[in-house]
Amino acid sequence: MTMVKIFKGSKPSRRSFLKGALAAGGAVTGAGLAQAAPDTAITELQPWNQNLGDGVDVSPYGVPSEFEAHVQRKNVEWLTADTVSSINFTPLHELDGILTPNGLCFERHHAGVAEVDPAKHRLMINGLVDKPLVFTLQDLMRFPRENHVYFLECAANTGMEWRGAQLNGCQFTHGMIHNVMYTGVPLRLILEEAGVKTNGKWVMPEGADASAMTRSVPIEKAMDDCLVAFKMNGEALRPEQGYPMRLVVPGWEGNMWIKWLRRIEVGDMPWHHREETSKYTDLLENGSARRFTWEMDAKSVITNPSPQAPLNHGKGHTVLTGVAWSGRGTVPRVDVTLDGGKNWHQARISGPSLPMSMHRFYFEFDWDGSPLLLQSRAHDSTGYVQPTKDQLRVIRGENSIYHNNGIQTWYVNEQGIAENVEIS
Ligand SMILES: Nc1nc2c(c(=O)[nH]1)N[C@H]1C(S)=C(S)[C@@H](COP(=O)(O)O)O[C@H]1N2
Ligand SMILES: [Mo]
Repeated sequence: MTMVKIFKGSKPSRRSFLKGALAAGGAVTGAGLAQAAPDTAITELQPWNQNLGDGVDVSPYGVPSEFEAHVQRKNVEWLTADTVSSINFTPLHELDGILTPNGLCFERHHAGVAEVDPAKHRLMINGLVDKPLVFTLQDLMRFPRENHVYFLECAANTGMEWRGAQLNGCQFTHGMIHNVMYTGVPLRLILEEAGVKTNGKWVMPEGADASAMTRSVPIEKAMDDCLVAFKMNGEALRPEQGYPMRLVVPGWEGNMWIKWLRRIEVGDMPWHHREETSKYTDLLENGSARRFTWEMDAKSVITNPSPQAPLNHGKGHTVLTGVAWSGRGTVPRVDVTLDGGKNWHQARISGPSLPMSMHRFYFEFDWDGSPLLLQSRAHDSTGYVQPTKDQLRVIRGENSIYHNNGIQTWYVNEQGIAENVEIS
């Protein structure tokens, strides 16, 4: 198992690497030498060869192998004062493909997980509508439903990295994201049932949890592709993800995806509530705050190798992999570099390329055992190219927390140990 080291203070000497750093070469410990002794994994019977295993029904709801027990969501204790208004992170370095398993989807709660009894849950539509309505979960399930795979990224993802490399692992730098298939009813159908008045220009979804979270969503988005979802990856939403129903706002910042959705008010103006004024706004260099940054820009990260997933097989055939996404469409191309941006190579995307969904990329290469400066760069279907952190800082300054989609760098040394660094 990998030890996770979290950097709290600043250690600039280890984190700032000049491009010249790659010049230092070194010997690599060999791997895969022919073994003189017999391989007991072949020559000896294992317990599972000799004994019957558990029968069916021992685990009516299946769980992963005990050997995968280290694959977990994790939080960073010093980030928040308590675990009720807090966040944990998806272990991206342990996953493959594009779907996040339900039990590993990162969680962000402002007042803990609401344990909602669906029989006592209602969804109200009120405000500027012809006919205010109240739906039960059963009522909702009589509307036509759709299936879509979407990523949800918290606007604060990578927020700790604005001023320099900070957290040692893609789970912590990029793990405020999950990608699942939702089953739900288009919000448009529900709003049409209530009949939005001509002056209805905004909707305000509200959560049933103790934080009663609210956001203002423009009617165009509400009528376009928002869903009221009740299933994720085929099964009921998990309590952590808003059981029995949540709002899905494709491509837009996670904060708008109201969980435990209990009410949608239609209005003629935005409400300017806490989550769109004091939080989730971007303080610019000139002191003004940019508001309503809804769409999540194209972004990518190499998940393997990375600080929690070192290259421990020595030199030779090496599989590099990672994920990329864009709130504005698909990601037709991802480039990777092994030398901090001197040479870029086009990565291979494998798996579905769906709009506003994660994409999986691979790059296979022969590692010569010398240090690497790994980066990935996403190009989305609008032609936008993921910027470097320096390019972002020119536009955004250094006061921001949210919406950091800058290029991530991992330094891999001769031993294959990877570290979060920034190239200056
Ligand atoms: N009702 C309610 N909805 C909520 C929140 C919340 O605390 N309460 N957190 C929001 C934030 S900030 C994010 S990033 C996403 C996180 O969704 P997840 O827990 O499924 O990852 O839910 C959003 N919806
Ligand atoms: Mo968030």
